[in-house]
Amino acid sequence: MRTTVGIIGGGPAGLLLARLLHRAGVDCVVLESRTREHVERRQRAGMLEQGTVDALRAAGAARRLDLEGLVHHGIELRFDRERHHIDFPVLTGGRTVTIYAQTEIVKDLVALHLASGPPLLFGARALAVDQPESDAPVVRFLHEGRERRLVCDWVVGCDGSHGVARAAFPAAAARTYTHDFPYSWLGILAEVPPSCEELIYARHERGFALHSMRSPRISRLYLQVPNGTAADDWPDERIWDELAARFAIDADWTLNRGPVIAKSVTPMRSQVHEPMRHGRLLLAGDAAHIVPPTGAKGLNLAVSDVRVLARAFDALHTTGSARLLDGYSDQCLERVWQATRFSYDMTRMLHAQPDGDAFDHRMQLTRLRRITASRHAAAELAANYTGLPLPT
Ligand code: RFL
Ligand code: PHB
Repeated sequence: MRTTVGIIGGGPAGLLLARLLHRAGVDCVVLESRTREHVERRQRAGMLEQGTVDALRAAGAARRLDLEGLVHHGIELRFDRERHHIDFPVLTGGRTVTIYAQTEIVKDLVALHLASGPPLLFGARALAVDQPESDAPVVRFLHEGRERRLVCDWVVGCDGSHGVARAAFPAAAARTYTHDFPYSWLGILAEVPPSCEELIYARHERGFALHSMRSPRISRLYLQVPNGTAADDWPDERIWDELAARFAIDADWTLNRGPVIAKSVTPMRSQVHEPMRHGRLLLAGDAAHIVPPTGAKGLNLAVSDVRVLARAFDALHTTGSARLLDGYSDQCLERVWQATRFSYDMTRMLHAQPDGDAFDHRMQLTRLRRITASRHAAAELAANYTGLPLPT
């Protein structure tokens, strides 16, 4: 097989890149190791920045998002049994965010693809990228029990945090920065209307809690738990009791409870792999960087990488200029590091530190008090949360 751009990974990054390339007339092939059912069911992100919504619209993939996405005008911060509203449009000059599940984005992109897209192979597991420095890098992959080769002009690794593309970078040409946080998130999906109109980020001595949602009938909630926690250690009643304790405020408010339909534990990690390009191999999305979900940045960063990359391939295709591709890594990393910092700060401000002392605890509260007391501090949070401007 031969193609211009070989894309490893059919998550949001790989699927959106393929869609944008297809629209720009650049041919590509997507290799996805899992089945269609698996990628469409993987529970993950829910909060989309305006730039992400715009990118999906530009790709012609926002019909359902425009009908079903829930536009949010802010978030709520809870601490010390108080609630505080952070008003995004007021603080950012009109920006909002949209709640629409990653599962639905993936379903929408897969459907478009299968109807009128470039080849998308499920059950095709990339084994390695050979000769990334040459003009014809090769992806070796397993499909239907056979090893095959995809010869490309360019290869893009959109294969997530456990992918193989990164391994093709020689050790001397790359550096990975990692920070592991000493806690995880236990996430549930529940068949119950959300108990709030906005997302609630709660800081409590017992640990962090987040109330999010998927639709007017489905809630998504998270609890900080120690690393190594097994989801089965938490029967549903215990989860609801713990959530209710962490969201408790002095005002009248109740947490709606309902059947738990999914439950999983996610460790919290920051990681940045530099640079994002080696020869003719480029990385995008979680393959290049991971952030803890407290800032809701992972999917949004994946989409902004892909926007920059699609534009660069378009320029190469129409004008022959590789200038944008040459600047790809530096351009993306600027934004990646800002999102990494924001996600780190949000995580540290809102989670109970297992080894924290009384001083750390007061510092967290003092940071939160500053945000709720100062328009300037709140505006800084709102600007980062709704998304810093895309690289030009
Ligand atoms: P993905 O989604 O991991 O997709 C990678 C794809 O590559 C495939 N693959 C391979 N294919 C072929 N050959 C191989 N050797 C392969 N190895 C892997 C995989 O099967 C998969 O289909 O990466 P991508 O596309 O970069 O997308 C990134 C996002 O999925 C991720 O950043 C977000 O989910 C992070 N995230 C959030 N991001 C947000 O922007 N807003 C949020 O509200 C938000 N909440 C979250 C999150 C992530 C979470 N978890 C579970 C990590 C909440 C949680 C709990
Ligand atoms: C989600 O809806 O899954 C979600 C929302 C905001 C976050 C993390 C996860 O910060």
